Amino acid sequence: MTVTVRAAVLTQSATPLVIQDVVLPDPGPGQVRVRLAAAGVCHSDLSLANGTLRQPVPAVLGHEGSGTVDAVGPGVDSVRPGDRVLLNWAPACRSCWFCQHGEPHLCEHAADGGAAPYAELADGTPAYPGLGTATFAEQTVVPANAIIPLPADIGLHQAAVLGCAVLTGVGAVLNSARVGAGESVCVIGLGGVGLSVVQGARLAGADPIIAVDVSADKETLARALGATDFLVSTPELARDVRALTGGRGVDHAFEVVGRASTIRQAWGLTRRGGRTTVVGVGGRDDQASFSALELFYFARTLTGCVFGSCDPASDVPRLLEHVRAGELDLAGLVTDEIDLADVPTAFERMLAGRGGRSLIRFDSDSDSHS
Ligand code: PAD
Ligand code: ZN
Repeated sequence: MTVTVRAAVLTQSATPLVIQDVVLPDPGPGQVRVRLAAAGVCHSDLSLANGTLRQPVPAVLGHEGSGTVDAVGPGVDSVRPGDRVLLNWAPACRSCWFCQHGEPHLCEHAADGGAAPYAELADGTPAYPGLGTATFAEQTVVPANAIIPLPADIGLHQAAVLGCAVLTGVGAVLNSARVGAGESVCVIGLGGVGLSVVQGARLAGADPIIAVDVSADKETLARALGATDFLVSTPELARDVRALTGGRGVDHAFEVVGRASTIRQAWGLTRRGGRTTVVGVGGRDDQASFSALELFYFARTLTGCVFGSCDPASDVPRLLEHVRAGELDLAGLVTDEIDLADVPTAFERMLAGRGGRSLIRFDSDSDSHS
């Protein structure tokens, strides 16, 4: 039996999402249908919607979500209806070269789920799942390897932000850059992902943790989540960062905006021999260039970062230990609880540099403070 659910649908690139019904099939072999409790709005959704990143249409966007299993298809024994779960937008196949070599975040098949339709619009048009998970809908259907079980003691709604912002941001610090205690960190861009980088730096024992944004609005949030210093990005940024780091620049700079200009800026804030980690995802035409001389002279490492180099199967349980210990704040990342219809407003807030994560709540009457 199919189910009809409310969803936010991208019908054409660079047009507003439209709330409409989507018809989901029963989960097929190896698939699971999940009833969403909450879904976070990530800048990658905005980039998929506005054409910065490619997205076949029509599509149900959204790739950060938590919920309960509604039904399982034949052959699924890892979860049962009623189980509390987190969705994983980069599920690893466990058999390709990357998976076999300890890099499941680079799995060759991680994006397969988003490449084929998973549901239909009310008129029968096939619809694609954004990043394979399609969490901007009351329910979704995903492969069983895109499901991470959640323990009973973790609030189901707040857990949603683990699915992208926290795994990516904290993972960027602990797994990708491997920041050490006492090392200096600068984070450029303080949305849900950048604020998670700040929290990751706090977990690593970094000092100082310099948070940078174009929006002065972000200071309170950044300091609450671990920043020791906050700077509004101005042409004097490099001078201000050097003043806080013995004139050298930081050991680790994180770019969490997704632009060539901020990548260059993060590079310029990094000390000689330090590491610049690019977490932001930008467009293919936005070129950053580096002179042959400076690559030699500064001896820095510039590296991309996919999904915080995470394996959610092992990283989620580890992050939940930090949540239990009060060292990682999931609820603190969420500044706006919204309805599905308010995703366009959440996109506007992002562009204006306001707030942290916006979280869609699908069942606002139950489990209310979790
Ligand atoms: P967001 O829009 O919530 O936050 C971006 C922040 O950057 C905002 O606070 C802006 O004010 C700020 N900003 C904008 N321009 C500048 C500037 N020139 N200098 C300083 N700050 C600026 O986004 P988000 O936190 O959801 O996502 C951030 C990026 O991370 C985005 O590019 C997204 O696509 C990417 C991402 N990467 C991965 C990955 O696997 N690498 C995963 C998830 C998201
Ligand atoms: Zn994301």
